[in-house]
Amino acid sequence: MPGPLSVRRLLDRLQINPETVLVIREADLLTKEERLTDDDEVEIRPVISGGQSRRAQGVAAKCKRCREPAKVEVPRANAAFCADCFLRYVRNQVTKAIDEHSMFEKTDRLLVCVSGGKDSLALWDMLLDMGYDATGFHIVLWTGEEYAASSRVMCERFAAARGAKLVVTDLKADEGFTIEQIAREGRRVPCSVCGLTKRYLTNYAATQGGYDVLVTGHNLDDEAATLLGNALHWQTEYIARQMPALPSTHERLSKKVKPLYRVSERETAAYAILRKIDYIVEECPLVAGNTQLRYKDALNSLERLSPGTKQQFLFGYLDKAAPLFAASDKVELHGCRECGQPTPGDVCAYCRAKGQLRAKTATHVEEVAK
Ligand code: Q46
Ligand code: ZN
Repeated sequence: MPGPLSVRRLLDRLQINPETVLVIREADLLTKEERLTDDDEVEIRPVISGGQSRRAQGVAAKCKRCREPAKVEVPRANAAFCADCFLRYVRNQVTKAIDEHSMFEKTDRLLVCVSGGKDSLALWDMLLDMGYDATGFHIVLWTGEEYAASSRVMCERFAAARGAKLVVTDLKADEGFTIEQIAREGRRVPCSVCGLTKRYLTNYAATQGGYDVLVTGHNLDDEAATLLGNALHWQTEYIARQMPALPSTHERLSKKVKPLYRVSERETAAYAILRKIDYIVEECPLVAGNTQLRYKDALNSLERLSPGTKQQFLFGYLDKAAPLFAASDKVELHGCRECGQPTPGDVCAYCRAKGQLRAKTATHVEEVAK
């Protein structure tokens, strides 16, 4: 008779890359060595957008720090941790990021961009816990009716439970369009308009609200995938700007920081689960057009065969190559002719996108009226 099935064997049989999921039994995280009985019901929760594939790696099932049974494996550090030591490990990575890049001080007012997903809520949780003055900022992007409503609710519930301040901007109500509408009307890839909209509105909210720093939940996987995409196309000016902390170079441009850049996506998900943070597990309905998924997938395949690849790639760039690209980032910013926000051109990309949408809507109205 075969013995009980281990989580590792289960994932193997299902051909799932352990790097891309967390296995949960009754709200408890399971390591790959944990055994399952016939009566066990487990949730295999995807934690990486688009992540899927084969085989597993073996990792010690005892906490590296205290030798108690481990709850979360961190193959890239050749380690596994119990819940408490894992939370401590993640917080240490974030503290290290904040200190090494002089991201902010306790006296600074932070505006934290929150989507309702695991990364941004885990980060907001950490910053509040560490005693920072951190206000949440959520944009209702309308990438889908249900998704928009659930994302907002997650942020509001989180804020209410912690007595934290949350600022919300509704794209449809405040700006008169939705990302879904742009996607439907075609021509532009939704993620590219969405990205530029988020950059514009978050910067606007931070500078108008008098916040010292704009904080985003980009994690190690996001940053490594972006770097790979930029390197494949040799977009040197984007590569130069891919730093964990970007200073303000214009009076209407906020300082921007990414305190999670040392923490992987799987680790932020584990953090959120262990801290019992309710986050939106579903992916954005428009995610299919996101090119970053391909790069994440490619990096995850490498990571499975060679744990630590993603951090080697990203940290290696920051340590050794970033100074070589710095010269590519010498753009002069001035106020957009229409909105006054900083741009290297005459009219900023956001105003141009809105102008195109207005023109398209006007043509549509004329056609309907004929
Ligand atoms: S929200 Fe926006 Fe993402 Fe949806 S439309 Fe694409 S960029 S996938 S992080
Ligand atoms: Zn503008």
